[in-house]
Amino acid sequence: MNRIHIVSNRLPVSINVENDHIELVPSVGGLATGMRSVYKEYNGKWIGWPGLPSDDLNEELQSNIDEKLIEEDCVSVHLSKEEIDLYYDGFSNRTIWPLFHYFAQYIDYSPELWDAFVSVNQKFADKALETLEEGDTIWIHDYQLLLVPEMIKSQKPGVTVGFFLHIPFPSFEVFRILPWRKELIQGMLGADLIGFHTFDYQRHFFSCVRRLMGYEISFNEIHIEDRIVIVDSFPMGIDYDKFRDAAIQTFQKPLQEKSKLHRELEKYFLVSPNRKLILSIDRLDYSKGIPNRLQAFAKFLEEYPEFIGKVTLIMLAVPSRGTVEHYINLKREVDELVGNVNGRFGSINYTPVWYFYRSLPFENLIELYSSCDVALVTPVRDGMNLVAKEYVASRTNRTGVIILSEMAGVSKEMGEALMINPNNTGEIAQSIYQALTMPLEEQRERMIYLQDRIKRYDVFKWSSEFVKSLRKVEKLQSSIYAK
Ligand code: GDG
Repeated sequence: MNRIHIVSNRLPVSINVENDHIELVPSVGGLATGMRSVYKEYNGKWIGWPGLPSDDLNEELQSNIDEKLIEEDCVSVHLSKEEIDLYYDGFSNRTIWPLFHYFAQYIDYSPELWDAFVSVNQKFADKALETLEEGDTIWIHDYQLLLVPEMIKSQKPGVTVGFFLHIPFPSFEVFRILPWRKELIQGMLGADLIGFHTFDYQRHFFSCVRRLMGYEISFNEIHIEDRIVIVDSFPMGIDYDKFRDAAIQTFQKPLQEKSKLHRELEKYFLVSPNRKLILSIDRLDYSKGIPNRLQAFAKFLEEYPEFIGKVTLIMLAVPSRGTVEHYINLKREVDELVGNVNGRFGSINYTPVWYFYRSLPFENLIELYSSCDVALVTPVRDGMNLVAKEYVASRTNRTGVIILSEMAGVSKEMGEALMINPNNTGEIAQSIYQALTMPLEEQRERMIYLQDRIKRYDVFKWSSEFVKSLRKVEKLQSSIYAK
């Protein structure tokens, strides 16, 4: 069986160094979970940045870390602070991220960011090429590494290259804005298989390939001279059983083992069982529509004052990309809006928004998912949105309502949610009312379908479907090369 390697910006482990003692802490995120099963099963390596700038490490420590990583089949790409600043905070998060999320006014067009993006992508490709043997397969992840497929293919054509994009792919009219638009497409087309979360992103990509490169496309194949590139959609799933099992355990815990947060949540309902909780969880990112959500909640309290004192919005905003200007401004805006809503509708014994600006442990996350009556998921753009799926998996009693943005990839799989346009705060306010007054029977009917679907297409199914397609492509390519 051919080996499958993974390349992503970050390795699936974090590194703690204390007095020269090195500890590797495995990541628990969705991508790490799904991919770990792949590269372990297929005897491959995971290539990526371990999360520490190389300038902070002396040579000996660096090589000790690398050795430790190799024991976990991880290959480290060394990046300096300057490279991280220009390639990651820079071109990836100041140029591609806003472009692909339709925030054209935020795009940074500085050529030095582009130059760093090219050279760091080359570093990743070189590291991968050291590891790869002809006949191997490699699966590259996400927008930080858009150029790596071509960099590998041009050096080792016999390697099967897969690429998956975790964020939206924008329409041609938006994508064309970028000065380096052709270079990005060229980079991606080095892959033999390109995957997106949804068919819409796939369609946008085809349109860019046709209009920028003039290549012929038939069904889901792009014909480039003697090569064929297959493009398909693979909606990413979650580790459903992990969320469901954790939610079951949460309710079985005796009082003394419950977390402080869980006890507070139970106390909230003790005051009156008719009280309701609405949940909002995201990285603090402008694509997630957090200000709109707060404005809509305020509108709801204004239009339905009978709910004042009876409904609380729990808003968890996880710090993210805090060195980028637009994120700093967004933090200020959200802080102000939370203050406004609480000042306007709050009282001595009622705080309308409980706001946490931090990351919470998994245990707390599950407590929130399983205690809140409504999940408010209103991104203005989102590749998929795993929070919506995690909420569904954690609802063991099969109640709960999701208010969902039609701009999130996940909306394609969740027809039973209350669908909203995230820019229409009036519509969101109405949906909050509908969700809070929805009969339990209707909630269950909707939730049963959602759970069935999200459970069936979990993260393991997602990765195995991609691998299955990679294997098919591998055969196709070898028959082409054999001619
Ligand atoms: C990108 C795309 C696409 C959040 N807060 C805490 C916490 N989380 C976890 C959630 C969830 C994950 O973070 C967030 O995933 P999302 O999918 O919502 O969003 P992005 O980070 O923007 O991810 C996105 C995804 O890639 C996958 O392809 O869906 O569209 O933008 O898993 O549970 N986890 C813990 N504490 C927190 O406070 N432990």
